[in-house]
Amino acid sequence: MKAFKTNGLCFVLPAQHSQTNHTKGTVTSNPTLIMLACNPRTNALLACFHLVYIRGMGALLVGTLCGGYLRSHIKMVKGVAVLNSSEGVSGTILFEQETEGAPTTVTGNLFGLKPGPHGFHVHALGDTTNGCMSTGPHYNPHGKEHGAPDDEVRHAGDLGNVTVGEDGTAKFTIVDKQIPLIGSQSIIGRAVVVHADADDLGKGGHELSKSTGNAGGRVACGIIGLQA
Ligand SMILES: [Cu+2]
Ligand SMILES: [Zn+2]
Repeated sequence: MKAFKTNGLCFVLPAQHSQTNHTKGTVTSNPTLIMLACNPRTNALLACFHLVYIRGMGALLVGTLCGGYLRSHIKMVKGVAVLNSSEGVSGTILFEQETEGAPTTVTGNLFGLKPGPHGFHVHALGDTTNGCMSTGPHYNPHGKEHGAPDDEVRHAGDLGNVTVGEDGTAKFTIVDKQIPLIGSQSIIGRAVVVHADADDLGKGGHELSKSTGNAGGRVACGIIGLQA
């Protein structure tokens, strides 16, 4: 089974047989081209069509329900953010989501930071016209307070802290369920931000704890874009 994505359309080509059970005897077992209409930005499925071959009638385009079966054959969606800053911080953050509803795996490399924990978030906007300041607040589609990644109450963008070693670098993997790449709450086009200080995860008692985790300045950021 191979899946191809183009702007707004996905094509799934089953290797051999038609995978669906249409009315008995009318559908051949010829390879069936399945076209899926997708949201070009997020690759979320919108509708599915099968090209079926019916004896004596040729090919017909038939609309079907988009089930989990088809969804599961859409290729993984990947995102990437390249971080740079005037303060000598750099890094690359990769994002991967297998299918809609699956957790997203975040893999990061950061350089040029002071050792210790640094707040790490997805912010709402992919706007760096005024540096990291214009990336807006933490991504918060559910209108909640700031928290830790495993708290019930948290911003979707709250990814906690990354730990920087004595050499000023950090290498980390985060798996999180609230930062999808697929679907209406996709983080593609938003930004990832690294802070100067530790995120207190909402528990520091500071006036900023419940909004930003009091994590200090925004030392580096990058816009999350689609990756092949
Ligand atoms: Cu932040
Ligand atoms: Zn937050």
